[in-house]
Amino acid sequence: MNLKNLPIIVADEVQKAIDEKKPIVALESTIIAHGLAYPFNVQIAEELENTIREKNATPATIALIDGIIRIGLDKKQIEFIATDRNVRKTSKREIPFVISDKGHGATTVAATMYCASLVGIKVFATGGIGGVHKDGQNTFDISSDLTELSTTDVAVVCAGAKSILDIGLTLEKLETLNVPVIGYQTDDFPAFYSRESGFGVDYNADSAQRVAEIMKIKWDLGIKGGLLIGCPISEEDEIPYDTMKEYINKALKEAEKESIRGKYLTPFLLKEIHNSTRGKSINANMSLVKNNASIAAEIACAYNEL
Ligand code: PSU
Ligand code: MN
Repeated sequence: MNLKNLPIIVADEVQKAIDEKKPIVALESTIIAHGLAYPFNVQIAEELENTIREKNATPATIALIDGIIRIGLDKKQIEFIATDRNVRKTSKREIPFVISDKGHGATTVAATMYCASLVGIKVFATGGIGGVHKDGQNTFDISSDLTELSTTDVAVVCAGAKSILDIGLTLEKLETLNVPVIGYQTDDFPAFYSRESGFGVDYNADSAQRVAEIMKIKWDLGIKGGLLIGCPISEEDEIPYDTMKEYINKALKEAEKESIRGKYLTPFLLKEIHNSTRGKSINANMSLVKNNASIAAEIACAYNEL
């Protein structure tokens, strides 16, 4: 696609990496605006970028500011996304509206994947993906992150999905959508705060090189869409599933009581959980995203060498 005349600005650092064909890792901004509270969100956004640079790749945090898609943010822009109350949660279908309003948008996994693909970025690190919500078979609340994974050629490195979701249904949906799900050095799909969800993955990759090889074969064959790589949180930062279950159930009940639906549900549940664990979950959250960023950088470097 010719990006000239489109409302897209690529940061100098990212453009340089594109021109020199260096590895790049995309980062989303919903996690900054609606996933973690200030000041942890600014701290984590900067730590993620540094983690990626230390691993010899270039970070590209993606957001919409003043109606322009920004591929790569500077410190001031990250601070803005982290604190401004007019920053809207923006999934792929909302991008045109935010641009038309000259507004600000924090991009979800789906929107970030799409924006990354516009400039040819192949690897993206996040915390947890959206998926099929509990009772999704009745409410149809299924994140468009899954749809995007089936169509856009970007590998998404995550810590699995939070158990605010129905992880079993999420994995079934990913199978239907032809999305390869890879456990990174694990046979079990991770559950964000916890290393295991109890649901197995079909493929366990033992190295970044192996993941890169699968990506290349898939795309060389013209098999469209992304790949999902699930990386378990470190043992020392893990919160056991049973501990989290109580907080998650409380959050789900609260959401039902307040009739929270649609795009507001995920941010509501995240906020409830962070409040009720009084920050206990924040340490885990920061640890796992950094781990994902580090693995994503290794994958981007390995893919670049093929
Ligand atoms: N899950 C998390 N943390 C998050 C999100 C999901 O554990 O921050 C964010 C991501 O940006 C994801 C979005 O793409 O929420 C999914 O929202 P929805 O369920 O409305 O599709
Ligand atoms: Mn939803």
